Amino acid sequence: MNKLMWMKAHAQRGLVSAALITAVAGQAQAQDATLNADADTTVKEFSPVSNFGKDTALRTNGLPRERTLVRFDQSKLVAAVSSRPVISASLELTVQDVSLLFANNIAAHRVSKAWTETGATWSCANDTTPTNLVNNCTTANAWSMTLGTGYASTPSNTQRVTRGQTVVKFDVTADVKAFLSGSQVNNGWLLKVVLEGPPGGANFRARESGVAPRLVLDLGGSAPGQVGAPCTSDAGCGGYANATCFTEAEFAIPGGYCSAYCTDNSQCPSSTACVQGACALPCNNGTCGAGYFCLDTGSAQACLPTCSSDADCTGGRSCENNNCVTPG
Ligand SMILES: [Ca+2]
Ligand SMILES: [Ca+2]
Repeated sequence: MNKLMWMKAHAQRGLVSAALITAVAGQAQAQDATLNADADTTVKEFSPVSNFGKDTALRTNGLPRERTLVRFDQSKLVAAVSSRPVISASLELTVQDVSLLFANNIAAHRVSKAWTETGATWSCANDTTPTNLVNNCTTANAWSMTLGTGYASTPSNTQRVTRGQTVVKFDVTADVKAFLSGSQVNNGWLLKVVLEGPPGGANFRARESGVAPRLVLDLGGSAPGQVGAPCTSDAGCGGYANATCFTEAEFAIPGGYCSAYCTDNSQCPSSTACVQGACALPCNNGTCGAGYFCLDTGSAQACLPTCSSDADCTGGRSCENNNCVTPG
């Protein structure tokens, strides 16, 4: 059944295009979303009851121990992802300076306890009176940075940071997927020197400096309304020329597919391609993001949403080879 479903509909509409344009090689199909940190601070072993949430720098150090906390609001994360599959998530911090002899790695650990930007200290996840130089936290919001409580013991990712480096990027894809699925609570990350003990570390720009830590998301599929996004009517697609919804009922594409009729790539939004007369997500070396498969007609390729069972298909169709087909 390897056949672009919309060819049939083109024929029905008298719009069959002679153009057989191979999907544009190398075009990124994913569209990034970037979030700025909503909370960041440093906790310091030698200032165990002080908060540094408004500092312009975030610090890591091996002796005395200093650790960075950073978090992105869950509601903003959910909105940015907008139900699209997460291909990768990268926690990125701008490096401010690195100790002269620092030759160690920085680890990003998922934080397991809720904390506040202006209340987190070495001793408390949330000191309710952070200025009085004594601990003001209940057992519920205490943690022991000394004993290593309050964060996952196994780092999510570890990166080398060297002098002259401008940005460090931690792969936090698994954590972000867990935050979105609800299997883990989003309390952000703790950054620490992997082998604390020897002095030295790296410092980063805090959000108060104007250059916030960032969460860079590589998302599969398409932003709502854009080419490749699910839709149920033409009104559900827009922001580009001649937006049209290839509905599931008409085209048998699971969930529908925002597209537009075209004769060449110039008529399609960037990162999409004119494939056999319709704008589509091009396959990247034969592959697509999660939730999509690469339909290869032999002369053209396009990423189409997958079905995994007959239940994903409407109108009595069945799911075969990732696509909804009419039985018989
Ligand atoms: Ca801060
Ligand atoms: Ca206090």
